[in-house]
Amino acid sequence: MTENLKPYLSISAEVADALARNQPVVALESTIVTHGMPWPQNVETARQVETDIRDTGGIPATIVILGGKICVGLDDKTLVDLGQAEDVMKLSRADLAFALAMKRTGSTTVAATMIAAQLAGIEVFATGGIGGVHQGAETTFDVSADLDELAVTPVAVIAAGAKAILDIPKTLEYLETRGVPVVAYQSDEFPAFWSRSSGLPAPLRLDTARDIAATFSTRKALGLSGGMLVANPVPVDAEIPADVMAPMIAQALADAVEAGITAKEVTPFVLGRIFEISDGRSLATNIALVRNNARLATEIAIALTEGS
Ligand code: PSU
Ligand code: MN
Repeated sequence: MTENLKPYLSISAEVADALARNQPVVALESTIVTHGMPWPQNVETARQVETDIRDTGGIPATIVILGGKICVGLDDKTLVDLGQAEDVMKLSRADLAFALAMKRTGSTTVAATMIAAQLAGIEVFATGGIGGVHQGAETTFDVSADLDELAVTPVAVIAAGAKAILDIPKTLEYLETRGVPVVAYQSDEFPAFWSRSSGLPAPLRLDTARDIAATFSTRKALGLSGGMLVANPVPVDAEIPADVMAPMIAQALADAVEAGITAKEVTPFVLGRIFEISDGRSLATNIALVRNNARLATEIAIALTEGS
């Protein structure tokens, strides 16, 4: 770690030890806890996902901004406090330095978690869904900073594709333009978060964690900047089919427009409305897919430590 970075980075003893021993570490974001799921399922899920990573043979490293530090690896009390806190900032690349300098409490989105993971020396990160190009982006210009982060920061992000609240075709076009490999795991189709199918072909397909690790390592060896998006379809028994989701998504998006929601409030608002409209069914699916992603991420991290 460089001297400049030292005051800002606090890595837990367990994670630091694991990294020093080349053990498989998987980063986890905290926006999913503070803005993506309601209490108490947010904390229950965060704990469960950490357990899933351990059971698969890895070490979890949940990331949050607290007291002027990027904290990598959280204890249970911090997680519980975070899960109930009201005034937590949702941090992307644009707000990370502000939150650190002003000692604000902030949760990390996919973009900010990738930055923190890279600073800590972690190459694999599991989450639910990434941000993307929003529907109507041609007038709002709302394109998540997650996409540009994937183009510049060398971390493999394991997600269940992109939510159909986004414009998925434009999201894939943008990732292609920015040179981000988009790999579907054991599927020819790009998955749509709650649904296994988006109707769009996956740009690339790989069937094993070892091949994913080999592709990631090759990219690094070539000196190509940026990461990689691994799209892991939600398990069959937890999926909500796209045609069932479509009217709920349409309703939630219409509600967001009517309520005048813009910028970084859009994703949390729409997720919350879909949870209400679906009577909690969307949340059960969300939990199942995050757990599924954490297990695959751990297998990829293991393959990387084994030199794939
Ligand atoms: N998708 C979810 N839950 C979430 C998010 C996405 O199912 O909590 C969060 C992630 O942290 C993601 C962020 O990085 O929303 C994207 O926000 P925006 O569209 O404002 O960039
Ligand atoms: Mn946005």
